[in-house]
Amino acid sequence: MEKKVKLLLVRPKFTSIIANLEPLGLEYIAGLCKDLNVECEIFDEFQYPWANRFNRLVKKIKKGGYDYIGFNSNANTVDYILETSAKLKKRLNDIHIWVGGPEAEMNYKDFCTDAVDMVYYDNGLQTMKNLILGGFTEEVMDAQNGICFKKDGNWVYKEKGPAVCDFICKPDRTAFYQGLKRNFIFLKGSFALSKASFSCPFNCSFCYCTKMNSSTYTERDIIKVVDEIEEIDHPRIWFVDDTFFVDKERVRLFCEEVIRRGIKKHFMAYSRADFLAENPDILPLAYEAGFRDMMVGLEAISDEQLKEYNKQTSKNENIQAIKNLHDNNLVCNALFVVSHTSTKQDFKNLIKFIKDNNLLWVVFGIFTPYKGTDAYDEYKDRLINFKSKRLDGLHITIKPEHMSSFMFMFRVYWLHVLTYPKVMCRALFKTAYDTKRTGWF
Ligand code: B12
Ligand code: SF4
Repeated sequence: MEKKVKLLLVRPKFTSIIANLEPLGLEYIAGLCKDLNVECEIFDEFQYPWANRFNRLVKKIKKGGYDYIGFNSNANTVDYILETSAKLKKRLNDIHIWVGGPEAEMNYKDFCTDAVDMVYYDNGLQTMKNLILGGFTEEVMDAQNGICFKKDGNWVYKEKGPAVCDFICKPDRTAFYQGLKRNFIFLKGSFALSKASFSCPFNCSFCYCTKMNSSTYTERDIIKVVDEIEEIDHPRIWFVDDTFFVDKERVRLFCEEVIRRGIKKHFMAYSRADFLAENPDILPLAYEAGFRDMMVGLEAISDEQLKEYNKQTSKNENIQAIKNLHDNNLVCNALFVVSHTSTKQDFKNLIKFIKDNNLLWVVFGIFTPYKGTDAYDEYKDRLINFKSKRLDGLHITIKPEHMSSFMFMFRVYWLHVLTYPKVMCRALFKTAYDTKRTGWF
């Protein structure tokens, strides 16, 4: 008889002043464990200070008697996970360490070290379910998709299973409700997360999302999504779909159902600029249903740069998208990717574009070729200081072409200095969602 599994799911902490949100991926695993009667808890490091980090984790494992530890990985937490796993294996006997999450999904081989026992990269959680039901023996593992594990000291890699189009369980949102006090998006308040589709039908060169779910875009039944958000006891929901506004009819169905059921929530979602430019007619309904925040990857303000990113949008579509949103009282949270090819003039043009188009909410990320993206293949020979903890869009990983790294970083900080005080001021005066207003108050 197999020993009963006691699983601790760990979400590593990272520095962020932009947001701290629920660990939705781990909540899905916790939900599965609940359905299958497996003892499981989420240890969200965001709930604790940095000091004493490792000892706190050890104490948690010992106190709870956990024998399986599952880490959620992102590009910027790889080194931490590998170091912590090695330390845990030295300190504790009889523990099994697993790694899953976005970074493991594509770059699983990077986790194949002595300290790690299994890396999970399958699409969806069916393999996880099979393992829990089957008992984690070598034989059961060998029969699965999308994992790698050690057999006689050698790593065995199992092929990924097919793309998924739904979750096999509901998330256990205990961690969300427990973490509500610390949950925030900068100046917006706390948000619950929901995911209604997988991957993205487009293929921007820098994007990791489009490679997920075996690069296959699939959608969940939208009525089930409405059921899910209706159950969430929170007034604000962020749809973390890579792009929520793809199929206009599906969006219409969602909005009409939300309105019909009288659900009153504030929604935030990603949308592409071309969709917003071409489909202004859906926006009044979206507003009526509760959409207030659109996250739009404008990325760049010139057609050349957009082409370079393979964005398949244009500068004019970006401008039209902002206008359509503003006309419909929807906030455009504009996401820009600052390229290493930027000149001093490009930085000036970006600020001018923001002013000309009355953009208040802006996010700047430095172009980072995440491993697994097309951009990584293109730039892998030019990477500098490509260390895990620097892969957060706030660090230089490709040498700027037209200025020193110091001046590049200075100009990136300067973008923030020129834009953030205004949104902070407007948030203070409660006018940050007034899309027609242009001033500071
Ligand atoms: C919301 C979001 C954020 C939020 C926070 C999310 C959170 N709750 O903490 C904010 C804005 C703070 C954020 C920050 C960052 N993010 Co982010 N984020 C997302 C987004 C849009 C959704 C994440 C999500 O909730 N997914 C839904 C859940 C259900 O999926 P999941 O987490 O992948 O989990 C599933 C599996 O992976 C698996 N699983 C997960 N963990 C584990 C663990 C074990 C043991 C097992 C067995 C399985 C398993 O099971 C789950 C169910 O199937 C994704 C895009 C995407 N397509 O995923 C990007 C994404 C994950 N982020 C990304 C990045 C790069 C970042 C940042 C590093 C930097 C940046 N510039 O954004 C930071 C730091 C992230 C960090 N260290 O956690 C990249 C990841 C690339 C990579 N290789 O790691 C993504 C894919 C987007 C992109 N830019 O391409 N992010
Ligand atoms: S950047 Fe956005 S539109 Fe482009 S592939 Fe990624 S998710 Fe899709």
